[in-house]
Amino acid sequence: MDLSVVVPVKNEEENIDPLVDELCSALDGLYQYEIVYVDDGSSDETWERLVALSKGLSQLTIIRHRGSYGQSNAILTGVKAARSSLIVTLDGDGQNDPADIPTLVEVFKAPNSPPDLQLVVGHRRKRMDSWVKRVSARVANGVRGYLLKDGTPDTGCGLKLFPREIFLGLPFFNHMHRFLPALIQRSGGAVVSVEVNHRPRKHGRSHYGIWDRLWVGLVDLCGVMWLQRRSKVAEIEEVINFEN
Ligand SMILES: Nc1nc2c(ncn2[C@@H]2O[C@H](COP(=O)(O)OP(=O)(O)O)[C@@H](O)[C@H]2O)c(=O)[nH]1
Ligand SMILES: [Mg+2]
Repeated sequence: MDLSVVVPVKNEEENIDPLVDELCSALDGLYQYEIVYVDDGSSDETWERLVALSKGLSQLTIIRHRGSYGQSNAILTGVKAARSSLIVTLDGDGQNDPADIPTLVEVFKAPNSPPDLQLVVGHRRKRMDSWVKRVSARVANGVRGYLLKDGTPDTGCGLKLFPREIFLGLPFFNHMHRFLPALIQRSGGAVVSVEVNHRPRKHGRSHYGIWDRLWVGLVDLCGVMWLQRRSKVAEIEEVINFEN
């Protein structure tokens, strides 16, 4: 298998069918792939829609949490269940465009990409969100970029590509999916940003307001700075095994 696409969802009933359709159109014929949806305690018909779809679609795996554990946990569940060594994540609300996935894969596999490349992250240059969200994201990205020096213009973009093993080796905490560039650089990996399409939300509504993002974001930012200060990457000088 070439690729596992992990989609965390909570209360996205109307976005399930159109996005799975788009994912299949974007990936069919290009890759051997699977799609892993993780339903994080939805209270609408999200799960029922997924069950109905999965019956006719062998490349779709669906997993349901017992309650709501947050988006990072949903991504972790999906990555653990994934069968490919290469993961792509995207939001389940249809705001990320599945047609961008092949670009991310090409960038990751390009011969001129950095040798230690471990994360390709989407950059939503033209964000199709309310102005309140656009302004708060700009401020948050500015502060985060200044403090963490992660060189990434848009860490909140749901569209990301990384090797499964790398993700599973990162320190885990709720909301860590917004800090992947800094966490990956901390352990010696390189990160590349790629411009991607962004679309307005057609159905449902956003789960995050600016206030919960601001306060949680500040605490998380301090936590990530602490992790950066405590990082130490060991360089292997020699490995010997006499059995060979
Ligand atoms: N698993 C999980 N997914 C969530 C949660 N909140 C949001 N999401 C998903 O994360 C993605 C982005 O959320 P969204 O509300 O659109 O955030 P926005 O695009 O930043 O406004 C969507 O696929 C949501 O369904 C949550 O608590 N748990
Ligand atoms: Mg969204």
